[in-house]
Amino acid sequence: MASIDKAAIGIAVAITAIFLVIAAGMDAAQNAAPTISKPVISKTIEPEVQAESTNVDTDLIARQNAAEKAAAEAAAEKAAAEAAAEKAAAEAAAEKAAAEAAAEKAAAEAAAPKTVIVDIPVGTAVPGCEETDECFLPPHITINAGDTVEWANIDTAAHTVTGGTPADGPSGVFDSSLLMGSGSYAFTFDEAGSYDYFCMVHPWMVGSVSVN
Ligand SMILES: [Cu+2]
Repeated sequence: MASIDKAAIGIAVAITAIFLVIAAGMDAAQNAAPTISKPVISKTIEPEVQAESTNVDTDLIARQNAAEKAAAEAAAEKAAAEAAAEKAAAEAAAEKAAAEAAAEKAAAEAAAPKTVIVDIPVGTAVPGCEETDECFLPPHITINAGDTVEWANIDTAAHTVTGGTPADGPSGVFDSSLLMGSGSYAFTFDEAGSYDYFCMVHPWMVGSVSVN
């Protein structure tokens, strides 16, 4: 009996020891879990969060810079367009002023008395120029009242510039009398009207002046 009791006590002690070891192991595992997991979580999450926030800031700054650059470019384009419009307007105004000045000058020149030259061509002392109406050049002119016509005899022969027609004779309005070679004669027409003239030496030579 004594040996059996000892053996039973020994087994009981052994079983108790095994339970204690197992229990101690479970406590150790439960206690170890929080101390191990906390550092792992904090170390892995925080850097990611920081990295994301850094990326967000970088993207935001990049977008802001792009927006500012686009705004600056738009402003520069607008300023350039306005400058071009101002330049075009200035050029248009300058052209208009130049056109007005030219028109005024032309009007002043048209209003101012002027002298028109009519040549008595070489070779008109013999018939032929009347066939092409070129005995005076130009043979028919139009001027304003107050203008002067100057006949230049570039021929070597003598001619006359006489108001009137070969058929009706001198009108008495104007008459150069005999113009020698290289001579000239001028008459100012103060009254509007139509004035025929001819050469008394060579009656085929005719011309006209129309005065407005
Ligand atoms: Cu003549």
